[in-house]
Amino acid sequence: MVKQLKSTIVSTFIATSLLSGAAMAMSVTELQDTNGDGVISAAEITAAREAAKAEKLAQFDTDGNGELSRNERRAMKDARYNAMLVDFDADGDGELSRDERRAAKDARRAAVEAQLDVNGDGEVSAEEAAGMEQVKAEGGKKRGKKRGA
Ligand SMILES: [Ca+2]
Ligand SMILES: [Ca+2]
Ligand SMILES: [Ca+2]
Repeated sequence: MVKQLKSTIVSTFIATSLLSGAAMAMSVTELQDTNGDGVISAAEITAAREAAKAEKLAQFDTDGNGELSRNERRAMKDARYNAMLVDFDADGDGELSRDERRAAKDARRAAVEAQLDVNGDGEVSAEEAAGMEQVKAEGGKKRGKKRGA
């Protein structure tokens, strides 16, 4: 599956916002080609998600019981929403309209694609997309399963 990134404007924005940590505001997991083989494998995505989850817990598990309660989840959503407002409330009315939400969603997808595009040629090649496809396909199945890459 080859996908062209929406626009250079968006990808430039994403590149800068990733550096500024806005990726987290958009709940985009920061993916890394840990073993340097040029693709983000399913295992690397899973590892990144586990790390993101741990970070989330560290930040929002206020009572430290290792789980996010309803209130803790709400606090997390509020924090995320406020962070999204900073980036995506284009008209500055303090709310995210349908269009603003769509822009945020597009940016998030672009951010993920930008990360998957390890060689930075602006396209996510089939090889680069394979790891994500695998994670999606496995869906709710057991995570952290080891497999020969
Ligand atoms: Ca890799
Ligand atoms: Ca708005
Ligand atoms: Ca690429």
